[in-house]
Amino acid sequence: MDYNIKSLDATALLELYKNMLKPRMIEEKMLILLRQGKISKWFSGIGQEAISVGVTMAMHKEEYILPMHRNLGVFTTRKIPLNRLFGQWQGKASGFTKGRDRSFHFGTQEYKIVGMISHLGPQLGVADGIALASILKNKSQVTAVFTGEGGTSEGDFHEALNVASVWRLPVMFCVENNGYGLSTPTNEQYNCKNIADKALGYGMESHIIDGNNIVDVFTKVSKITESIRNKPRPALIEFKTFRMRGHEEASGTKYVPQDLLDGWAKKDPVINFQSFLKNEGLLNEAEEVEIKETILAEINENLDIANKEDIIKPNETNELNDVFQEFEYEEVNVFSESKEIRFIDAISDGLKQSMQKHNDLVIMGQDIAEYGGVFKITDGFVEAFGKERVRNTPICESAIVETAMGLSITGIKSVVEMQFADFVTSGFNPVVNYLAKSYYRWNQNADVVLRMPCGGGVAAGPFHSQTNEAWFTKTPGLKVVYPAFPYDAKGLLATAINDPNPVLFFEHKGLYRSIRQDVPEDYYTLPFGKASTIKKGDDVTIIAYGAAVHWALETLDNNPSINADLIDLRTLQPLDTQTIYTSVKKTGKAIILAEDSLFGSITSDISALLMEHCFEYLDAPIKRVASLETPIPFASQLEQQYLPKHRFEKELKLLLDY
Ligand SMILES: Cc1ncc(C[n+]2csc(CCOP(=O)(O)OP(=O)(O)O)c2C)c(N)n1
Ligand SMILES: [Mg+2]
Repeated sequence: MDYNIKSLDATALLELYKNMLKPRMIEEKMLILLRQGKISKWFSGIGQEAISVGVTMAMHKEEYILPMHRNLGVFTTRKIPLNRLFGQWQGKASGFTKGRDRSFHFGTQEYKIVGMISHLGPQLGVADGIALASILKNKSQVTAVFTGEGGTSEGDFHEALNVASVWRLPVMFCVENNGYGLSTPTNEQYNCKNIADKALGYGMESHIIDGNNIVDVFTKVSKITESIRNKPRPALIEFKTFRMRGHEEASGTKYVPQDLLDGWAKKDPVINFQSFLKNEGLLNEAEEVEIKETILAEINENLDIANKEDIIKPNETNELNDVFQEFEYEEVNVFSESKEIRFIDAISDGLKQSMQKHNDLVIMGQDIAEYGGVFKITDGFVEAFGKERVRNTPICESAIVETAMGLSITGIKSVVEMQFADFVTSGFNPVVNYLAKSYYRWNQNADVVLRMPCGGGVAAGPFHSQTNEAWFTKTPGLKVVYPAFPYDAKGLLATAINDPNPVLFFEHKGLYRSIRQDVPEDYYTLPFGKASTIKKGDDVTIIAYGAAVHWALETLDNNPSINADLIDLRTLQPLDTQTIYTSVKKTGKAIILAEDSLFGSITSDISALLMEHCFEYLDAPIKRVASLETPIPFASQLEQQYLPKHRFEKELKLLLDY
């Protein structure tokens, strides 16, 4: 192997060597522990250490690195105390996830490392967000993110590279091409010569680096990082290397041809560099032994600390308390003039005032800048706040949700507009797996609001009419808001943005221009988890949210003899169970009306909760009225049949007569 050491002095070269040796020796120890059944799973990076180490050493320590499952060298080179790493792998409290996630699935702000989620691809977009923050804060920093060649087949790779290029974000996309993705060889993974060649299609520069040559990795990446810091832009770097062990230890390498393994064994990054240093007279046998003894002592001492540490005692309260970051709701309600405005204006005003209040709040979405968004909610925002904060995005829901996560990691709030709530499916993975679980996993909040223009009654068919809140109320870690009135929409949006947790904010399109109300002109907030009882009566409790509240109101207006409590839930997560129970205990009858199709909708959970908490007060079975068990159809007459509005009055009367 050719080592072009140029300006590197002996100290620097020895540092590179020691930094590679440490993860190698930790791994050798891990393999023993694995055989003894003391750790459960191990993804080996043996043979790939030069990449982790070289890249990490080329980065400044305040710059973020987003490593993968084979990048132990990133963690050790950033000098995370080994007992904490061992603690992490054993699920101990000294680790980084309180036993909640395994192996390298963690991040740490202290060491500026953001670990992967199992799904591989999402972190590429998260790197975009961190890099965007570097631009917005004028920091001249690079972000490095890793993926295997297998991960490059995921859509997230395409989306993240495209966004980074369009926005000229200072990200180094580091692909470790190690020949296999689990058992899949590269020729079954992609059909081009070099992954680096893909950069051309994104309008991005690329580099191919021998990933087994530590000097090459370090010097070339150092040059790239320095250049990116001076002139922010993304780069795709393909490191050619090889995975010397199985995908994970239990799965072996039977499917890997022996001659490949033998050929690459000759290129071992640690052994080759060691002989080079010895040949150059930079390392002698005694020093070599001493270095190894020092590392081994460090490993053993720290393993001992981790082994002696008690396991975490399960405590339900601790678990439940860590699903959301604590948020002290701050009531803001200065008396101000009110004006009758539409639902849509309330959202637009609320968003605008939050942009004024949080002067680094960023909003992102398709066509939201000059065009003002398809519903015109952000009309005039670019003029008021500039293009840096009001960002048109390519069509890439995943990458944008991931970018929002990255911004949050750097302390920047963001609001993402889904053009239609239906399209959140294209960004579903990062919403339910990244935003929702991040705080629970490693105490990193996702300070993101997703605006979700949703709902039917507008003859827009199966892909522009869904009300998909139940996909999210089901997922711990997400808050779900669903206002029915302009006043609530404005105040709740302000709170959603103040709340440091991920919030899905549903805006029913049918209400946008049809519902008007007097709304204070100034900024104000409203609390989550407080339903509003908008009509009072003793005969029955009607529970609804969103457009269904208006259907219930219309039904009650047409039937003045019915005395009902009408509860508008306003937020679904948190859910104001107290208001529901108090009312049902009073009336003895409950009917839940929702626009969602019936099975698995939140009506089912409310019904179950009522059975569990109010059974002895009930005078009739709980009734749920919701949409048909079909997708939502386009033609108006079919849509009306699908929606529950016209079935509600009859069901309500049947319940009252029970
Ligand atoms: C979305 C998703 N699909 C499949 C997997 C299972 N899986 C985990 S790692 C892996 C192979 C990844 O290959 P590559 O990106 O080349 O990384 P390497 O393991 O070679 O370092 C697979 C298939 C996963 N974790 N997530
Ligand atoms: Mg691979």
